[in-house]
Amino acid sequence: MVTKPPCRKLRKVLVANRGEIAVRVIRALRDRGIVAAVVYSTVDRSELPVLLADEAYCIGDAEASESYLKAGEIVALARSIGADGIHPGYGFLSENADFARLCRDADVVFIGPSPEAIVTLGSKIASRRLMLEAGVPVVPGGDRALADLEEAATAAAEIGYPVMLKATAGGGGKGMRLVGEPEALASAYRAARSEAKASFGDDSVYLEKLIQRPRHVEIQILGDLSGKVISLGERECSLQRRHQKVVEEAPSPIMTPELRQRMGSAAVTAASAAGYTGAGTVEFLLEEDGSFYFLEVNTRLQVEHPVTELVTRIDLVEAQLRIAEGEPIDPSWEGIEPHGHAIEVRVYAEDPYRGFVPSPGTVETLRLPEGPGVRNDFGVREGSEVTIHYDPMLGKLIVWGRDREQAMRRLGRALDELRIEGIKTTVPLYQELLRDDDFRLGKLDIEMLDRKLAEGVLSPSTDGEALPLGKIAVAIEHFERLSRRAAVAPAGAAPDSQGNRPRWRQRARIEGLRGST
Ligand code: MV4
Repeated sequence: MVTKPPCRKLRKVLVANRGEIAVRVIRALRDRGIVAAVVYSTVDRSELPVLLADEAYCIGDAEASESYLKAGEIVALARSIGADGIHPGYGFLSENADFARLCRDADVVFIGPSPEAIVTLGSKIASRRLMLEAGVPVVPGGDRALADLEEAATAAAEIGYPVMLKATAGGGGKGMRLVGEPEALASAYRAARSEAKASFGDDSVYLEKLIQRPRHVEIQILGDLSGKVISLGERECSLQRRHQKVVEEAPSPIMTPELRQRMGSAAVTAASAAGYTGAGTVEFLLEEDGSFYFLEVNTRLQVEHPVTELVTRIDLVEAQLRIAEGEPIDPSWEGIEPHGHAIEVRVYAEDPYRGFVPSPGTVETLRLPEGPGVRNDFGVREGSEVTIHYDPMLGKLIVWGRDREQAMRRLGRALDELRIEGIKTTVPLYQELLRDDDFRLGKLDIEMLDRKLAEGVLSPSTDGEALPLGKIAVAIEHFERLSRRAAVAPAGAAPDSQGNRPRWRQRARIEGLRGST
């Protein structure tokens, strides 16, 4: 049962985050006439959130533990400035139950779920038990932590190899080990426990049946304070690099109305079972035959929320604020179907030609794409300093089209318009992805990107081949200049049925350049 806390109008909210999500929340607050206050660390003093907020307060030094993770100081600041609520964004304290509890004890609205829901859904074992009881499909496996290697061997034999060892307190792939056969169990068990201990301070692990090459499809849910929970549809998040999502889209290319209804219903059941309120995401593994299995619930607004916003035309941050003020969910949102197609790419300050090594530095040039169906959610501006203190994501480029084809065309145009100089970014990866047949056909799975990167299909691997990377980069710039100038089809090239002329881009594919070096 959802306990209905006293509700009140939010007149001032403190944003306890930085970068693009701080900008996103500040904009939603100001759009709603709520005073937007933001915290910042000493190195973020001149960054975009500080420039856009109504009020800004230095909370400490660069190191996150000295600033954005200082829960007590942030709540105290909220009280001292008369903030009615705190929006945690994502990352940092957004899924920290103690922080949510501190807010509640200080009579400051935590714009997110209850501490109790965060605790329950933060434990993979407690979540699995809750879902089993609620009848939500979970991956076959254990529902308790393994006491020792002997118990692990017994459980694995019962489940049947291949199996997946997972950290009880885990997420994001840390403390996770695939075990293909009994001989590999002992070393995997030790490694998983050691990594779980290092990552979460809790070395307990459990076992599941391995789901082979699934898709990662997640459902956006909203729960209001009356206990009403609805689904806002799915996001396809299978394109991940080392468990980091890089491209997300809505709807999923393989979704059918019937499967959407089934997964949405399972997600609503899962969230309701946890007494979930606010915006949340229920993650599933989806197999080709339409079987799906509960993975976990993310008790925060996700990085990729814009693709859902574009196909539902619902402002999810505003929805969070309305729910926090005690408003019931808008009845018109129930059973909403996606309109058109949205794709998001995350722009990281990493060099895809050097194994995605971080590329800190100054953003010398930032020219963001515009025009029909293009949205930029960036947390940096020209002159911004990208440091190694925080996640290297600069922002997201999101496009909307009437269908996936138009969305992909728009994404290609927007990526070509985007100009970031002074640091390396992952933009070339996405330009190459748009040429990949599997991507264009929507044939995705969770290992696809890692597989293609390892094969060198999408960008030169730095393993072994001492590629003249500077030469590749110079040549790509050269081809980009040529293609911009020559982006006119030669005479006689008839447009296709949709009026599109062949793309006479002369940019070589990265591997083609490799052949010429
Ligand atoms: C799995 C799985 C396959 N079988 N569990 C990834 C981190 C966390 N969200 C759980 N994850 C997975 N759990 C079973 N039983 C596949 C994933 C998974 C994944 C695994 C390897 C590489 C990339 C992945 C991306 C998404 C999900």
